[in-house]
Amino acid sequence: MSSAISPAAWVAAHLPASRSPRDAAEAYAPANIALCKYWGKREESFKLPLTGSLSISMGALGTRMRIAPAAADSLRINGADLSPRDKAFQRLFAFLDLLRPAGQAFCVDSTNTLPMAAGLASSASAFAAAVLAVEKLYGWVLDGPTRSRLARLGSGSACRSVYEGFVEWHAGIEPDGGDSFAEPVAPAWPELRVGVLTVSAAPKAVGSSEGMKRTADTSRLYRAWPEQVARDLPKIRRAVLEHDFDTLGATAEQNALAMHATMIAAWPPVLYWQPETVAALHQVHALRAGGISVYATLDAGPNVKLLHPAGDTPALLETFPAMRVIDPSAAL
Ligand code: 2P0
Repeated sequence: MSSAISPAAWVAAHLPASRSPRDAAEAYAPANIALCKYWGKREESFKLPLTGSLSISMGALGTRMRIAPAAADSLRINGADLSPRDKAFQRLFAFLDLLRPAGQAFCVDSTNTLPMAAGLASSASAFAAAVLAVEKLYGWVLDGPTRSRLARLGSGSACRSVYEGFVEWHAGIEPDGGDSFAEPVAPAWPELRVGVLTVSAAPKAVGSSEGMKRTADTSRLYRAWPEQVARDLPKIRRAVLEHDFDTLGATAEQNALAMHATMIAAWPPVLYWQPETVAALHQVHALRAGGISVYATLDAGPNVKLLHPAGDTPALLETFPAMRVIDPSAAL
């Protein structure tokens, strides 16, 4: 489905008119990990998803971004200056062009609070932080859904990173995405932990946008994906609200594996797994059989994230000594 208006026209119609910047503004947004995944779009230009999704924000793990008006665009990430030829540079400024008047240049300094080498995606937290920083720079006061819709135009999953805690992204049905935004579901549980097993921090061979398009276009199993989400999303939402960790973990693991099954059945296959990925999944299943409450989830890459209660962290570290432990409820 294509929309009658462009994202630029939509933004122009929905943002406050004032564009007189302060000297500089800084904002933070957390990374997020989906428990019920977003995989596939119903519309590309507005980044509208085929299904809803539900995530947990990563607390103190995310992106801090400072934006200041400048004579020319510049971007520094974790202390290193990027070339204007860099894809990340072009993608961020193309997004900022939606929010700033023509001719306004920015000096952007972005810092990820966990080394990129951990292999966790940083685009969601970066685009969410960009929206929040520009909002402060121009002195706007936006509501959550508006922030979320704007962040979505940078990267779909960024629409969930404008909030802490458990967050649900409503797929929506409108052609311009007016009803496609995220909302908070519940605060993070203090006892929930996410362990990150970094199998590889190398850039992925197939980016998420391309991977989801190829899956939707060529994988017969993708036909079953909306049905999978229709089953998993309400189950996960209920488990979050009822504090039912085992239902949450089991449903999230099954949802992640079903997403990967749709990718693997694409052509050419979108196979993000490495041998260590599969080995980790077997270890998780053995640990569970031994009575440890641990469930795996995986995004568009080979790294494995382990959902578990804080009390099981020491036992998991015996099996996975390199596991990095994240507390989603930890304040920045
Ligand atoms: C998610 N992923 O729900 C899923 C699970 C990857 C696997 O959202 O094209 O970088 O910018 O909307 O947001 C990654 O997709 O893609 C993603 P675009 P995005 O977290």
